[in-house]
Amino acid sequence: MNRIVDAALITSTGKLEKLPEPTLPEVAFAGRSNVGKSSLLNALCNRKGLFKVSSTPGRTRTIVHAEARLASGQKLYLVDLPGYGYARVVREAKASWAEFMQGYLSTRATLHLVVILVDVRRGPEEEEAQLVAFLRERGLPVLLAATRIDRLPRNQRKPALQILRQKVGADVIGTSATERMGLDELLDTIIERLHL
Ligand SMILES: Nc1nc2c(ncn2[C@@H]2O[C@H](COP(=O)(O)OP(=O)(O)OP(=O)(O)O)[C@@H](O)[C@H]2O)c(=O)[nH]1
Ligand SMILES: [Mg+2]
Repeated sequence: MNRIVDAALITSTGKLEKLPEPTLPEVAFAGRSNVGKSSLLNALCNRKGLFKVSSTPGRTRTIVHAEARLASGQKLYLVDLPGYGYARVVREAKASWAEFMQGYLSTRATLHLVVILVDVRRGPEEEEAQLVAFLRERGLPVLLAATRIDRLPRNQRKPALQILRQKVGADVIGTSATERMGLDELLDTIIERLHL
């Protein structure tokens, strides 16, 4: 089975020119602030504090690159993107955030997949629809991670994933970072999509 055996932070930056050289295939994790991006990345890497998890939403303003090594020896970059949709961020900051993110998403040559996290109880909203449309336009594959699946009663999980799949028109994997659910399936799918 595929597993991440080692992971290390490489950069955390708010500037496109400071990103690491595009030498490894990479997958980026995007989603609303506080949806659980950093938590999911830590769970995938089996590392508690590698990516900073915060109870204050909207803290991460940088793009964080971690280098991960698979049991096969293959390496890839896992990328934690700044969260969007945090109401208290002033308009000016929102504009520069959008520019930074669009710059990254549209120019990063080695970016092969974007995992969009959606709280399974909240479902996709305007921001997710816009992001999916933007990525499709650019020709970047999208995968949905329906997070906090642990918070849904067992019998509601499958139907919720099905609705999400239909709404967005992309593959959906139910995940829980805290209960460690869906992690193997998510990693297997990432590896498959990155042709690793
Ligand atoms: N129950 C449950 N809680 C989760 C899960 N994933 C994350 N959380 C909690 O959600 C909160 C936010 O998690 P983060 O990983 O910091 O969220 P983020 O998307 O990185 O947030 P920003 O960096 O602000 O964009 C933390 O308190 C986590 O413990 C999950 O799968 N289930
Ligand atoms: Mg975060």
